[in-house]
Parts: sequence; C-alpha cells; structure tokens
Amino acid sequence: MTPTPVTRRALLAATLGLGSAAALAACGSGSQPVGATAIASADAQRPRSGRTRAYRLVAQPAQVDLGGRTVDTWTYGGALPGAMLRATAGDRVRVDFDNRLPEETSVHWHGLAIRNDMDGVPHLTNPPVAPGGRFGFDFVVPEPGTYWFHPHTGLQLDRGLYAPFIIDDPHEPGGYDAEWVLVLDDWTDGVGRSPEQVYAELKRSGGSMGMGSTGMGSGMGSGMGSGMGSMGGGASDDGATGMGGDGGDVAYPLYLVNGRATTDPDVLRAKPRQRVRLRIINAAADTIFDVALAGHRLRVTDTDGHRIRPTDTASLRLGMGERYDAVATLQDGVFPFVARPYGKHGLARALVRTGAGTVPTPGVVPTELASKPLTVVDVQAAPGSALPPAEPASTQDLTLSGSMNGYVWTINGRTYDDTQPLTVHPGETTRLRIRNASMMSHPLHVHGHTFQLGPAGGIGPRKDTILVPPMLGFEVDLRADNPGRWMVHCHNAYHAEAGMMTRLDYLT
Ligand SMILES: [Cu+2]
Repeated sequence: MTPTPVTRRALLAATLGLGSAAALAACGSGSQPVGATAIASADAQRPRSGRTRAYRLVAQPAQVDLGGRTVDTWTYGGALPGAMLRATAGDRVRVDFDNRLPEETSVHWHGLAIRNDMDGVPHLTNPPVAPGGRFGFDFVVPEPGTYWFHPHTGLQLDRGLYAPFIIDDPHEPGGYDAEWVLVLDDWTDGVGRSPEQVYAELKRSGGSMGMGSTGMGSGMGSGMGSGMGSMGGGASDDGATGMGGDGGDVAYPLYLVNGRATTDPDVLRAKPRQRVRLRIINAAADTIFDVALAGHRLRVTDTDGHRIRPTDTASLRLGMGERYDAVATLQDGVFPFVARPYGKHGLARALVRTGAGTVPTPGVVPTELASKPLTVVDVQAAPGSALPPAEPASTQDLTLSGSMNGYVWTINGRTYDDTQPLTVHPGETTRLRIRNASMMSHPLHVHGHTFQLGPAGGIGPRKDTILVPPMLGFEVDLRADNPGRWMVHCHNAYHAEAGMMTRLDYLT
C-alpha cells in the first residue's frame, strides 16, 4: 500500500513538504497546503493525561506455528499477531521501532487520529524505514477504542505484520469481567503463494484467479443508479458457493483467528455467566468475515473506536480494517467463535471454554451464522458520540471502480500515482459521496479521522473504515480537525496496491 513516488513532480513536492496535486491546484487564496506549524498547533489541542507509555517494536522474519503448521513469515516481535500495544486516552506513546526485515517498511496506526507526521505512511507522512533502520514514533492517543497497526508498504500487511492497539477509556462504563481480542486474518505466506506472487498473478490474469472472479463485472462504470445514498444496503448474501461472489480476489489456503487455524485454535477461558468484551479486528488483506459465537448472542457496543447504541445480534460482518466490540454473557461449556470468510470457502475459529464439554468438530458452522449479519447500516451512534452538527462546506465524490483491462482499481477514475486529492480547510465539515461502481465490496478507510454515516450530528455511527457493497453508496460527513495530508484508500491490500488510493489534503 505504498504510495508510489514515481513522478519527479511528486518527489519534488515531497521534498518541499507540499502535496503535489494540491500544490498545482494552489491558484487562489486559501488554497495552500498546511504545514508543520498547523500540525503541531492542532496536536497541542489534544487533551493529555501526563503519562508516557514506552514500547519497543521490532519487525523481523520469524517462524510461526499457525496451529500445527509452522511457516516462515514476517512478524512483529516473532509473534502472530504481534504483541498488543495498550495505552489510555490522553497518554503520550513512544514506540522505538526497529526494522530487521530485508526490505523497507513502515508502521501505520490504523484508526488512531494522531498527529499527521506520525501516521506512518512512507513518502507522505514519514520516510520509509530502511532495512536495519529505526524510527522513534512519539504521539498522543486522543480517543479510546479498538485499533491496530500494520505496515503501509506494498503487500507486507498480507504477511504476519499486524497487532492490536487498545486505547482504554479512563471512564470505562463497560462493566465486563474479562476482555478478549480476536484478530481475523487470511493466510497464504509460507503455505501457498507469497503475497507478491498472488499480486503478480492477479496482474497477469486481470484478476481471474482464486475464486475465479474479479468482481469487476458487467455493472462496472455504469453509475450508481438508485443505489446511491441508500443506507438500507448490505451485500446480497449468496457467498455460500464462493464462485462469482463479491467477497474477494484471492482464495486463501488458511483463515486464522489470533494466528491459529482451526486445527489447533486459540482457547479463551472464562467462567459461566461472566460478561466478556470481545474486541474483533479484521486484519485480513482480501477477506470479509462474518463472525458469531456459537450458542450466544452478541451485544455490539462500539465500532472503529466509537460507541454505538448497544445492539443485539446473532452475527456480524467485518470488512478489512473494520473493528467491532461486543459483549457476551457466557454459557457453560465449550463454544466455537467462528469467522466465516464471505464469498470464499473455509473457516477460522477460536474456542471459548467456560466448563466441561466436547470440542465441536473444526468444520462446524454455528446456526448463528445463518441469520443476516449486522453491518454498519444496522447501528446508530450512541448519545454523545456523534460529530458536532454542521452544514457541510463542500461535497466531494469518491467513486470506487475498477478496470477489467489488467488488474487496476481506481478512485474517481484514477490510480494513486495520478490522483486528484480531496481537499478540506481546517475546522470545516465536508460531505463525502462514496459510490461503489464495481461488482465487489470495498472497505474504504480514511486516515487520521472518523466520519459519520449520514449527516454530522445525526444518528449514523462514526467509522474510519466502511464496507461499501457492490453498486451501492454512502454519504458520510467528515470534520476536518486533524490537519495534514492523509491517505484515503480501499483496505483490500491488493486493490490498494493496484491503485485504489487517494489523499485528503488540508489547505489553509
Ligand atoms: Cu477494494
């Protein structure tokens, strides 16, 4: 997902600290890109706890056991997922990062609205970290919630380079007895093809590999029609066949929960009747998951670090990069927590054990997954968690599309190296008209911000990553309160690599 600094213009602009396209667009007053002063003064507004948490983070090749199968891959600290980072809202976090990989890398703090010059996007916010190189991250974490981190370089995310980042709420209202983090992933490295081989094959075949579908079907480029603005969407759920679906481009040999395949899953222990908070993170590169805890209903409480009105469901759907938190009151026995890849074959699971009982066979699919999964359109912002009401100062289009000519994915008809960034002025609210003009789902992610589904101040949930079903769209409002130049991109690692990225640039 590295922005490609191929043009001399981009390189020059980066050297000067200017956005390339923004610099070209700077033809009138009020249209200069913001600089380091604006970033620093916005950062000074962040509430601070006075505490500092210091961490060391090492990216390194390692052998990991995926549950009966040992593979060579790249990891944070030799573990899969990497060790969790944790802080409380308002803390200053220092991470001494050490790159022991044979390639350049980067670390992006997914979902955290931190200062722009710590966002970890190479060639945009930070220099890439060379092999053997180091970087000292130093930022204040503003808001509680479930976050994670991963490289923003090429396809490295589709190796083992990911870990949770939990920001605690100093006024935690949860009242739960235990907390489990559940990280979902699709896995090929060291088992099947490497991510780079997968990408080369997608490029060569124009996307027709894996499940036999690129998802770039007949509707492409034909506009949104009545789907635009619909909030009642949700992908049609015919994914059971795995053929011709909109779920993804790549069939993976393994799907994982907490780095383990179904053959030897992670076991989570608690006592019957305890209330457990689940923090679910989809860290996959190309796989949407539907999840459920067998024998239980889930009370969904947060998404992407923001509270929602507690909503009960049997199952829920997470696009890549999305997080949902849910509370379950546990029964007595052994229960699989199952993540089923949408539109693909296979399963991932962990086991919840609160007492005696037989372990269900690895392939068992909980009946909870037969119901329609909860998605973003089924939840509302909790009181107090909406954006401030505001009339948008601008409306900007974000059209997600692809080309069957090769394997090319675009935003507003352009790949990243040719992009025309979205622009905002500090303090204003902008409305993004997101439309998916392709036959595949795309999880759209905005760095450094959350947006609200529907109008600012309304009832829609706040998100930093939204799964946009095929041929549908969402209108979201974004408040420009974190100056800088930010990535906006599809969180399918292969789509991003194939160009499906743009920027949000602040102008003065
Ligand atoms: Cu995509």
